[in-house]
Amino acid sequence: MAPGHVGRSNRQNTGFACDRTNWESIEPGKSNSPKSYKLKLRILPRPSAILGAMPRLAHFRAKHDAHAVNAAEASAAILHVDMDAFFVSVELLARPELKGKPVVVGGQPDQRGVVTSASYEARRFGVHSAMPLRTARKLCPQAIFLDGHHELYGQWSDRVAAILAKYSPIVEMASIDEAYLDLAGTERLHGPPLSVANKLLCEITSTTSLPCSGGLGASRLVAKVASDQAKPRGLVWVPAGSEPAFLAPLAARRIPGIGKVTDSALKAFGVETIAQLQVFSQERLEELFGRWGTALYRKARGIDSYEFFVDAEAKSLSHNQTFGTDTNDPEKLHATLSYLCQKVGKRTRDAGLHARTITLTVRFANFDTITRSHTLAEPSDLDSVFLKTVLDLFAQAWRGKALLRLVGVALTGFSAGSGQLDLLDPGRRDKLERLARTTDRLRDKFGFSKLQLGGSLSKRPERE
Ligand code: TTP
Ligand code: MG
Ligand code: MG
Repeated sequence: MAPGHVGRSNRQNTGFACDRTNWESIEPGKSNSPKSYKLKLRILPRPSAILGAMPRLAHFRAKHDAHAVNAAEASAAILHVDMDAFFVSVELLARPELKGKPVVVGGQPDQRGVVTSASYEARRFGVHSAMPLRTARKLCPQAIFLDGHHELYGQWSDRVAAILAKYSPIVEMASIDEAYLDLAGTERLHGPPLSVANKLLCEITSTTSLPCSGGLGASRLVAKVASDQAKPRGLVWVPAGSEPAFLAPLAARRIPGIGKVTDSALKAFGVETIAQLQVFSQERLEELFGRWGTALYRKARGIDSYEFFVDAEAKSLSHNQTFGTDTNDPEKLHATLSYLCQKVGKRTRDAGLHARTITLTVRFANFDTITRSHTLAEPSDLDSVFLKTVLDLFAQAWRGKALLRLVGVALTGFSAGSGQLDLLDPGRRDKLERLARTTDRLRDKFGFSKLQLGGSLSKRPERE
């Protein structure tokens, strides 16, 4: 992605970053139309050379065909959306008089619980999530403490997910209030990624009255850090090539995956900021941290291909699809499940892992949600194995009539090394392994959605 998305005449890589768009808050009941807002552009240091700063595929294509570079840039447009103070914001829908006040969700301050969400006004007093409620009261005695309503948060999360689904066929809800959208290939339909991001955030706020922020970048890592920087009510765009400059001034801890332990290990080497981490060679980081050092080297530059591997302790990997319109079309549902299995399968293989337990999630139009799991006799990393299980589970969970708003596939029970293959006959095993390797290579090169297999192609899941 390059400034070309703002205007073709800007195509040279000058490295603009759109910072803090700060669209106005929309008062519930006052107006339902998205308001326009200003883009504040921050100029980042110019990358040393245009080609050197491009992702590898763009670099390769640039030598041949300028038009193809646009496609390559577009193919790396990831938007991370995260709702601002989500639980608090949902509570404020019913109690608008608390707007602008320090509000804490999690329970009453004399209870033993912790803060789940704090309004930005409460954060000024040092209150934050996971802090004991009693500590929050000490820091901010005037704060208003509210109990949580989890079912409600789930419903609002689904409403936001349904809006996101209108903008991209590939939406991964990473948690109750955040999602990654792959905007690759949506340009013809919706326009350049930056304006899609803008429209999308405005639509969320105008439709739900819930504030949110976004980060747009060429990798998930950069998009996530960018949305964090944008908060509250902001949008930060990091053009391809400016990732190291964007990350440099931030604390090392801002990198997803760097927790307390790594942070204090880095501090012991005098590393507080990402700029200081960027000084270390890959070899040195590997000497100090082993395989994690390789990941740190890449993360400091905004590259996230090892993201899942190093975060494998997360223990679960899932992809969901919220349909733009609720559906009971069996072909579409099967195609979507096939697609989701391919997504989780690829990430499992990228991480060098095998999964043992497969969980299907089915959410009905009325938000009722059921999950069904199956544990394999031997772990596997093959899409076809996951799909067979998922379709069996789906046949139990859905009787073919009810409208569905979401389906999801999750894997758990990971182990390294080989698994299920031993149960297959050697010819079929080789064929499946070769197929998986080839499709993974092509997808690494051209983007996941450029290559569709079998069921997900012929039956058209909810995508382009
Ligand atoms: P976050 O997106 O991490 O936090 P947030 O939305 O409250 O604030 P921000 O503007 O910084 O994004 O988490 C989303 C919701 O998940 C949050 O509103 C409450 C819940 N949550 C917990 O229950 N416990 C936690 O420790 C955290 C971090 C979040
Ligand atoms: Mg949030
Ligand atoms: Mg979040």
